[in-house]
Formats: sequence, structure tokens, C-alpha cells
Amino acid sequence: MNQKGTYDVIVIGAGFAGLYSVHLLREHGFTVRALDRADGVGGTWYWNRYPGARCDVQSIEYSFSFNKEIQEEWEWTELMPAQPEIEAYLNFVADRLDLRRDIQLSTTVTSLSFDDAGSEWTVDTDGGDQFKARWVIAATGCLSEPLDPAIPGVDSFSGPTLYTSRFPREGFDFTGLKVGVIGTGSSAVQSIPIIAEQAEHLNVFQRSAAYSRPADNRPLRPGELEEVKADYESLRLRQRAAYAGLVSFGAVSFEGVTPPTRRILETPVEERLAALEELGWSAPGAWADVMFDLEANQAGTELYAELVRRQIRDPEVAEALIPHYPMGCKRQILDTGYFETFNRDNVTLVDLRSDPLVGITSGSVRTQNREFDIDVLVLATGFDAMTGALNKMEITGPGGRTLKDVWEEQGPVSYLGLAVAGFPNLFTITGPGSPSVLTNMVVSIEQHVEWIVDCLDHMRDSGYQRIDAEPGAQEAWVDHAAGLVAGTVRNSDACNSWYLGANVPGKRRIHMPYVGGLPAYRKKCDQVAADSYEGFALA
Ligand code: N01
Repeated sequence: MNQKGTYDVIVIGAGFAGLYSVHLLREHGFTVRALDRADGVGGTWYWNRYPGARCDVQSIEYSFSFNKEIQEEWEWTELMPAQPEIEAYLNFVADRLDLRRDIQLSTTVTSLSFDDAGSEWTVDTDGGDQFKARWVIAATGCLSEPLDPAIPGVDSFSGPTLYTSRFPREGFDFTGLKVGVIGTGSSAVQSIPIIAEQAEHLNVFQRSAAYSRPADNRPLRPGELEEVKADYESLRLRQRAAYAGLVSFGAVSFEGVTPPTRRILETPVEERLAALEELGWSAPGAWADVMFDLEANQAGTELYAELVRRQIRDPEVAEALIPHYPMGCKRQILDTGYFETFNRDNVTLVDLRSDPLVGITSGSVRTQNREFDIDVLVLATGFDAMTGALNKMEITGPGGRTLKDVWEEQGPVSYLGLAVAGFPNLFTITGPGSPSVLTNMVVSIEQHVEWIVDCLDHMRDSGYQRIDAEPGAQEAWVDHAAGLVAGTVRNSDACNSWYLGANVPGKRRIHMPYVGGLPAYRKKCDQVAADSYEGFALA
């Protein structure tokens, strides 16, 4: 074990959250070391380098607002940025702010244990380095712990097995190969059209059809970025005031759009269908009742189904591409050429609902009725979201209990998504119970980092050494968050999303992201701070 010194703060992760944490902590005079298991900065945007990886939030919004020079200097090229551009941006930020000297890469944190007497964390890593710190900030990301699917025989496959979430840095050429993609979530939907263009044949193994719509991405027009930069502050203010921390999703602007008042169940079917001509892909969700009533949701899904049928030549394939679960239960996906891909002669959709996956052999994927020869396997099978990366580290609080034990027993509880009772001086950025993945992550990350650094300032100025969420306050927050999502489609029995942890066998079913919106959430966090950190015990 190599004793690597004592810092005020250890930050785990060097993605958006880790980079901003290092910068702001340094600005406030704290000593800090960030540790990341990757050999480059970027977090999510370091790992998820599969073909077609792209953000569905516009580049001008999916970027840091805290530094005017960076905002001014960086030149986005597309409406929605692709992975290489975001990774390059984060490297630019790291260089521009000289962050690398306080970041140790290729270092996986294996355990954190809290010393009760000294009120400090001991941080151990896979390389045998040990750090001590008063505070730890887990900037570990919401979707950073890939889920290894328990598919029989997956390890016996003799060709390359590529995870979208750990795609080879040098890329992969699918030309002339028979490819099998398992999964049809966001990562698969983005990569499938590109793989199909290269592969000799592509088999897509689909368990649940995706709700996707065209992203309508495009290069930024000449002068477009300059126009935003001329009054960036106005955009930033509008973002912060918006429910999800953004004023547009994909190419669709929310500004000036009033929430729908028309109820689909009170609208004659021919008028519903007429909405398709008027609103296109926005039609299925443009009703007041679809997110709150399963029957209304089903009617919305019928409209979506009609849009899918219009894209697909083979009626059987079209029916298989229509989801059988409520709309809005899982993340809306934005795609580029996804549905058109299923009209190609070299693409086969394998509907695992009618022909379940049996297993993988050394050279094929087997379903109950068929066997598909493949040369390359692509697993786009998702993540143990929001809690996975934290559970992977053994985090032991002063009483000897681990965070994993607490979450296994109580579900992923947290006070404000910022801290868990019993784990003092440990902050989680965009943790369960905060708006996080339902928002523009960059806006949520900035809000969390700034709140935490203000809190550390307060502790230092007041001579406090320890902060811990109070169990009662945590329980009240968890109840409040659960109350908001209760009765909505997101939480219905028919919904099995990763938001609910439903994709991880044995995970407690709790809707992890906070649905009350970023402005209300920010107000609550500010009020907690103003009221001497109400709900936290300071010592
Ligand atoms: O993962 P997913 P993802 N046999 O969990 C299937 C963000 N993101 O990496 O739904 C067969 O959504 C699984 O099937 P089912 C975004 O927040 C953003 O695609 O469980 N299939 C599902 O189809 C997103 O929501 C962007 O029935 C199996 C798929 O694998 C989140 O990351 C881009 C299986 C997993 O889909 C996660 O997306 C990419 C099995 N054993 C990602 N196990 C953008 O910003 C799993 N599946 C655009």
C-alpha cells in the first residue's frame, strides 16, 4: 500500500462532474485529488464511444456555463454533439483550467472507509494507493456501471464481444461481418444504423421495442453559434428556470409551448389521427392525460404505432417495432435513421418476445426457434443505473455498515440525492433522489457541485468537521419524491425501466430520479442551505 497523502477532498470521477468539482474546490482553496479508472478524462463520454454515440441535448445547452471564456472559445459544430466532440470538449476544459495536475487516471477506487475518531475517509485504490480526505465527492456518474447480461453462454462466444459502454478506443470495422446486436435501448438505437451500413448482415435481437423518434440533427449554420454566444447568459437563465434544465430536446424547442390541455380520451379517434398530420412525432405525447392514465397512454401509443407503421415496409417487422409497454415509462430516444434501417435487406429484426433468446454459442445466437450465425457480438444491454458505480466500491460508514447493505435493505434512499444518512462527509453528485437523468445533466451537475462547495465553505468557516444527513429528513425526502411519482405512468406496474431499477435482478423498485423538476429542487436545496443545512447534522 502506498500512502499518497491527505487532501481536503477526494473526487471520484473525471467526467463533467469531476472536472467541475476539481476546478471549483481549487478556486475555493481546498486541496483536492480526483481519481478515475479511465486513462483519459470524460467519464461517460470517455467510455461510450460506440458508433453513432451522440447526445440528445443540444450542444449549446449541454456545456458548462460557469466559465465565460470556455463558453466563448469552444466551437460546437453540430446541433447535437457526437461523442468525439464532447470528449474533445472535456479535454479542452481540463487543459484550459489546468485540471490534469490534480487528476490521477487509470486508478479505480475500490473502497472508502470512514474513521469515526478522525472524521475522515480512507480511500483505497486498485493500484494499492491510499488517500485520506475529510470529504469525498462521488462524481461517479448515473450510467457508468455496465450491466453484464446473464445470457447463457455469453462467455463462450469465440469472436469479438463489444460492449457499447466500453467500446474499443480504436473503433471497430464491421465491414463484411455478420453482426448480432443485443438490446434496443438508446445505445443500440444510435449504433444500429451505422453498423448496418458496414456489416454484411446485422441481426438485431430485441426484447422490448424502443420509443424513438428522429433527432433531426444537423450541422450548426454559419453564424448560429455566434448568435447564441452574443447573449449566452439569457439562454443559461432560461435553462435554469426550465423544468428539465433545458429549453429544447433534440431539435424541438419547448419555448413558448404551453402544456397540452386536450385529453386524448375525450378526443374522437379521427381527430387524434389528424394530430399526426399536424404534429408528426410529437402527436403521441401531445395530450394532458397520457402520462397519468394508462388507458390514455395506450391511445397515445396507438398514434405512435401508426407513425412506426408508416416507416416500415414489412408489416410484420413494423408490428414487432411497436412497444408493448407505456409511453413515457422509459427514456424517449432520438435517432438518426433507425426505423429506415429495418427496411434494408441486410438487417433482420429478431423479436425475442415471440421467439425468446436461449443462449449464445461459440459462433451463434440461439433463440427458441432459430440459430443466427454471427462473427461479432455487440452488447447494448444497459447499466446498473444510479447506484451501480457506488455499490461497486465498498463504502463503509462509521457504524461499520456499507452503503450497499443500506441500499439493499431500504432501496436507494438518499437525502436530496446529495448524501445518504450514516455516511458522513460523502456527497453524491446527481445521486438517486435528485432530478439527475431527467434533466440536462450538465445543469444538474453544476447545481450540485456549487451547492456542495458552498456547504464545504460553510463547514470550514464555522469549524465543522462532519456533516451527515438526518434519517428523518432523508425519510421525508424519499416519501416526498415517491409521492410525486405515485400514480403516474412512470411508476405503473406495466413499466419496467432502469429508472425503477427494474433491469437489475433483485434491485429494490424505487423510481430513482426526482420528478419534481429542477427549479423546485434547486429551491429546496437553497432553502436547506439557508436554514443552516436543515436536515443535516453538523458537528
Ligand atoms: O441501455 P438500456 P442503453 N436479453 O438499459 C436489452 C443513456 N444514453 O445503454 O428493455 C435481451 O436503455 C434491454 O431490453 P429490455 C440514456 O439515458 C443516452 O441503451 O430490458 N435484451 C434494452 O433493450 C439511456 O436510457 C444517450 O427488455 C437485453 C437494452 O438491452 C441510458 O443511457 C445515448 C438483455 C438496454 O437498454 C441507457 O441506454 C445512449 C438480455 N439479457 C445512452 N439485457 C443519448 O444521450 C438487456 N437487454 C442519446
